[in-house]
Amino acid sequence: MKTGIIGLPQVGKTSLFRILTKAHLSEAAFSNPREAHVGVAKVPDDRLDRLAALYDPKKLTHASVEYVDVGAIGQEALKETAYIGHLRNVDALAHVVRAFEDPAIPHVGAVDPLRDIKNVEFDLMVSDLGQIEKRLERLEKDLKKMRTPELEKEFELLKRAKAHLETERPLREMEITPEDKKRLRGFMFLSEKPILYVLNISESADLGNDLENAVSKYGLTEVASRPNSAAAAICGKVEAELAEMSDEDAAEFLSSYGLKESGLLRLIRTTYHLLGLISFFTAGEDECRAWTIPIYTRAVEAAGTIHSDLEKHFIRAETIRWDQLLDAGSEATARSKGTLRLEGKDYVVQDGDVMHIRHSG
Ligand SMILES: Nc1nc2c(ncn2[C@@H]2O[C@H](COP(=O)(O)OP(=O)(O)OP(=O)(O)O)[C@@H](O)[C@H]2O)c(=O)[nH]1
Ligand SMILES: [Mg+2]
Repeated sequence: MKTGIIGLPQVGKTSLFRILTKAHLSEAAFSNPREAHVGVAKVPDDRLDRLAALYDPKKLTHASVEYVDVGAIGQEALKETAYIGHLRNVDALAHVVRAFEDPAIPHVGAVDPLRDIKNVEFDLMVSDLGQIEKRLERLEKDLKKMRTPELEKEFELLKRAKAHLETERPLREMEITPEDKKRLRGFMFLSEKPILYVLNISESADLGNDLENAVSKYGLTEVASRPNSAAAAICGKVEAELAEMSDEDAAEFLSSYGLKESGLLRLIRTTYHLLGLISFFTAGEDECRAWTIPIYTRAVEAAGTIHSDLEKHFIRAETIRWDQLLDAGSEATARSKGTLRLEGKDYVVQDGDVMHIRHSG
């Protein structure tokens, strides 16, 4: 799962990328705005940590989200093949929006998150529209030579998408059947990707409250409530300082700002939910691990994310909710209490299930 970090120039994209992925980029990489950086962020999960406390495993593996810092967005950048290639390939977008005041860092006019969001959204839509128009021209020619139902369906769908974009609404807000969604998949349209608006706010004495109120203060409540959209606030400056600290110092530092947890943790979790992802766990003395699956995944497919052989030779999944397992204190007790269940192939895995896959061969 990949998330692309986008935004106008100098809003804090690379800073956010560095703190998310704890990447220590060279100064050269930092200063070359046209170079894409790729890094992985661990998805924090208190449930997994508590399971690990029970098993004391040799290895603890969190779920992860991949982030790509692609450089500043704009009509020009979106014409570059390499730039657009990176962006098309992501599953979701994190749009960093400047809300911090700092006369030393240039910005297009005054701080105005909603205006910036509209402008970037516009660029994404223009890029998609160009792609659609090209494809429609091609389809028109092909349809003259040969009419197939599939080509006709694609033609109709793209005309509808075009009309939708022309009303200045991104494709992520278009109502669409699962079948049509598949038809669009290959285009990897930018305005179709789920989006998280990340407000980068100024440091302040009452940061806890300021973070909480930022989305409404900057008028983002409405855009964040649209389909496949969400918003979160961070304070890049404070997060950058946190990233350099030990866990204990960080905790103390957070509480001095009236914060319970780092904004980054919330941000990573929000991305995860925006993408429609959940976690199930495997737990044992060797390893406790979180696995990432889309919601509504069946047990047999979940087994396949661990190993394809487990999917092929799947018999049953011993399943228990993470908190029930902690309550019982051991699998044996859970079994005798009846909270450990045996589930078949078609069981729909729930967020927080702990599973042990029984298999043949
Ligand atoms: N005051 C303040 N400055 C920030 C904050 N975040 C980033 N900056 C500064 O803004 C400048 C740009 O930060 P970057 O993270 O490189 O921004 P970017 O969006 O990657 O910039 P480009 O890739 O050049 O578009 C740097 O000098 C940062 O130190 C913030 O939260 N507050
Ligand atoms: Mg940058």
